[in-house]
Amino acid sequence: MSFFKRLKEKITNQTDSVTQKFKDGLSKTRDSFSERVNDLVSRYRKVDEEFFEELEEILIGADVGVSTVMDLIDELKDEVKRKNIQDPQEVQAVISEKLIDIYESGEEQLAGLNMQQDSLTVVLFVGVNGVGKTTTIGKIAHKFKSEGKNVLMAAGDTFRAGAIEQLEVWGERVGVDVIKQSAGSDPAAVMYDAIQSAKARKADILLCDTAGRLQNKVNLMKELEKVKRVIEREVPGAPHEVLLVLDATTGQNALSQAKIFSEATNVTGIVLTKLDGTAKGGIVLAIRNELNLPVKFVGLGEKMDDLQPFDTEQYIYGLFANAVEDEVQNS
Ligand SMILES: Nc1nc2c(ncn2[C@@H]2O[C@H](COP(=O)(O)OP(=O)(O)O)[C@@H](O)[C@H]2O)c(=O)[nH]1
Ligand SMILES: [Mg+2]
Repeated sequence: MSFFKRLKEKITNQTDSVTQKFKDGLSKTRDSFSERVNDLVSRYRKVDEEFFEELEEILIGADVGVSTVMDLIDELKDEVKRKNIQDPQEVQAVISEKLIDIYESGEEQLAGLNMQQDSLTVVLFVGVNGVGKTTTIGKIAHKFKSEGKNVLMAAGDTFRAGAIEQLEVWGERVGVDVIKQSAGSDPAAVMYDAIQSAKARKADILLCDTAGRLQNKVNLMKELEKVKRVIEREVPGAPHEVLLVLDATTGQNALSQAKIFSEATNVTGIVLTKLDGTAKGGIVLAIRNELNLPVKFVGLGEKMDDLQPFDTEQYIYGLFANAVEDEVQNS
């Protein structure tokens, strides 16, 4: 069976609404990327060096990342030779297959959170201002709440005006309590309070918001360290996840943010927001390949249920849906 048909079968086994969310959220990327790939494969009669050069440009244009693209092109060339592929149309399926391989290579846990079975799980969210930390926490609180978990949120962004209230609005919306102190107070003290409350209420999961001013890098990193120290001291083994939130619309800049944060703190995974707002959704692959960090969740819109656990196959389907459907229908 062809790769596209297998892909279609795999995603068909999952909930339709998930496929739809990925498809909708990736529509901008798909429109620009697919259009260019389609145009490429229809202009070329054979798969030659020039074909690969153009393909390289298209992939880099979609923010897949230069070194990832280089790896990919090398593997594509090998595969094309090995399978003796002459028809450029056939290369699309090979690209999508290789993209999945690239993403899934490596051993660490790619999806889901490191949840503790019978004790409190603490998740710390870090990232610069405006990337979507607070929104993501609200969405994740909603997700766990609807799974029947006892959820609590900590308003650790005490720096920015309105940040505490913003989290409270989410709390009301999703029916989850927020532990807070007044604006300007020490975020580490907020975390201490939040952990005591979480223990007293036997919460399953505590979601910790933080401030994100990058212009004051040294202070921010010191503050994060202090917050982390308090969490570590109060809950052995915590934080169980440190999720770095990145805004997909900032492109390669997101990668440099990731490097800065990774140096300062032990980031365990990425939440990539606003994929719906960019035509360069290839950034997922660059993050995975160049930072070696898994993308745990993707933001596909502003609504409560627009945050989805990242799924490689849904993502690749979201990028190649037109080509996949063409092939499935024409056979
Ligand atoms: N379209 C879209 N907007 C998002 C997404 N995630 C967050 N946002 C928006 O990004 C803006 C900043 O989010 P916020 O949570 O305040 O960022 P923070 O400063 O990191 O806490 C808000 O207007 C959010 O609604 C997403 O996945 N898609
Ligand atoms: Mg915020």
